[in-house]
Amino acid sequence: MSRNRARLVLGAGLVATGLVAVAAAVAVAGPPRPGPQTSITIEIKYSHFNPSAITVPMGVPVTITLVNDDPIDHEWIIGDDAVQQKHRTGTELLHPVRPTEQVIPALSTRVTTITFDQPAQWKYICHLPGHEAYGMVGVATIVR
Ligand SMILES: [Cu+2]
Repeated sequence: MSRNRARLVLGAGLVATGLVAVAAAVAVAGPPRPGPQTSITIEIKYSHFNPSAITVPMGVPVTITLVNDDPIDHEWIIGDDAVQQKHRTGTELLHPVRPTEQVIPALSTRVTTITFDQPAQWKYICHLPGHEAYGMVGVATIVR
């Protein structure tokens, strides 16, 4: 092997090693996640929320647009475990006045604005019968 060819092979090896290192770093860190957002659209389709995880800031209004693409009604109720448990066992069908409790009729859109007052990890769930068990659950991380 000539000296130049040896250099070429060595160079290619270093490049390949570098690519592997970058790929490994990406695999460990995962894809970049968006920071806290103040305007989020959540699509409802086939009785699932998309996205099923959001990150929002505390202390400022957050506008959430709920787009129901299904031919049936859904709910979007966000809160801590106590709130979710109340709705799991409750009989209240309509949640007309609370920004954190939305009913989204079939094939319609609702927009709500919430100011979260504390860092927390809350869930958003549809509590219509069977929907939570089917997977209509999301996680909201509220950050400082
Ligand atoms: Cu539902």
